[in-house]
Amino acid sequence: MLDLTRVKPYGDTLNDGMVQISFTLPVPYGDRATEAARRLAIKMGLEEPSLVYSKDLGQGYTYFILYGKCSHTIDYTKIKVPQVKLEKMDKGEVEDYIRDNIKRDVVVIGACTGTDAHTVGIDAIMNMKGYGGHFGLERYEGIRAYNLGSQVPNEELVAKAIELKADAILVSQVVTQKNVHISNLTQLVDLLEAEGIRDRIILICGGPRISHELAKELGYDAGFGPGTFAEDVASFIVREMVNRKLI
Ligand code: B12
Repeated sequence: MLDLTRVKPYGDTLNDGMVQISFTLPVPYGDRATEAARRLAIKMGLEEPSLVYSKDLGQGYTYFILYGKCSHTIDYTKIKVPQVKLEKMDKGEVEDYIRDNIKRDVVVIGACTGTDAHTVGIDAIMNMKGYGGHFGLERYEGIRAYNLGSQVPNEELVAKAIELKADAILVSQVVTQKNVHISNLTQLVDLLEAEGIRDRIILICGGPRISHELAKELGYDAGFGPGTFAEDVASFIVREMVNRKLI
């Protein structure tokens, strides 16, 4: 029977806890490496781990896939995840909303900042063709969207936002190694505050490891993760503009 206070992974049958994990160890391929991987899996909480696959990666590295029973459970009933409060509209509704309530073009500027070269996420939101059958902001009547691309320094993004009188800034951060996204996102907020324009701008970040909770903690108005479409962001921007009287 399913007990939501003690949820376990489902493999072949309910509550069997079966999971598959993969990792690389910096040791040469062979029996000792396999035994090391098995013992590590046990330390990770896997019961009866079995090796599914291993591959010599060369230069003293070995890759493993193991299958085993997860010994841990999670209380699903206690989980609360802060989400962007969103009255979602589709593209046509956003366009009507701008026409009826804002009565001018909304200027949105976006970039993937710092050293981050991943353009696909910000393109998915901004570019004409969009993503997954959902058109991007460039396609919206009443929105002027400027996509600055990737590896954009925060200083350049702020300067462009001032030049274009941007209503909203969209920042994409995909690389999170060594928490580079935290320092990068924080620096942008600092720069906007130093310019005295933070309150006048709707500041949004997004990326595969960005949550709304993290975004709020860092001083952003909203954060969007995987599965976001342009209309989610557009709905948030235009309603926020009206609520905060930024029109
Ligand atoms: C394609 C890719 C690349 C391409 C990028 C090409 C390009 N023009 O973008 C190339 C080959 C250049 C690349 C390079 C690197 N990559 Co790379 N890459 C990927 C990969 C395979 C796919 C990313 C992608 O395009 N996803 C599809 C888009 C649509 O999804 P998304 O970004 O999540 O965007 C959605 C949401 O997150 C959200 N969103 C995203 N941004 C924004 C912004 C706003 C404002 C909003 C509202 C929403 C939003 O909306 C989008 C649509 O729903 C991922 C692995 C993976 N499968 O995810 C690794 C991955 C991101 N890369 C990784 C790494 C480490 C690198 C390199 C450092 C590798 C290296 N050692 O050189 C370099 C870094 C280069 C650099 N300076 O940034 C790691 C990052 C790990 C981490 N935690 O930081 C990943 C996760 C791979 C891995 N498992 O290790 N990469």
